[in-house]
Amino acid sequence: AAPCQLNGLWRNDQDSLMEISVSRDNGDFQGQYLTRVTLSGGCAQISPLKGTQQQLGDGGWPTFAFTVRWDRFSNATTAFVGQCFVDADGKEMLTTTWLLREAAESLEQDWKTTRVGRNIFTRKHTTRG
Ligand code: B9F
Repeated sequence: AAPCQLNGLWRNDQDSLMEISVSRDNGDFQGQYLTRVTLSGGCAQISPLKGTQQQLGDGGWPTFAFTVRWDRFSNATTAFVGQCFVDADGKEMLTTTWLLREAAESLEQDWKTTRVGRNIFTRKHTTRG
């Protein structure tokens, strides 16, 4: 199987953009996340992303996890887990499941703080050809 690299620019099914740089030998990565959808009604803003991926030999399709802190919106955080795949045409895809945690005003409201969902990311090429 073709190797799957997390580095670079990705777009998901909700038109969010993220840029990932795998900077460390140990599989840790960082980047930036731009969500188009927000429930606050605010403008989309860039939020910091941090994660780690499994280390596999060449040809591996690593699992990974990353967090996005919605600093510009509020005290809320999303954690994504997923895996990198390459299809028969060589198209890369990240399949993820996320948990979005919003801050509760009180412990009594803790039960309703967490949303769950899925996102699929495909590579966004900045140039063609
Ligand atoms: O809308 C979220 C938010 C946080 C505090 C006020 C608004 C921030 C953006 C979350 C984006 C999610 C989706 N985008 C994407 O690419 S992360 C998972 C989805 N995938 C409303 C009140 C508290 C939390 C939500 Fe808020």
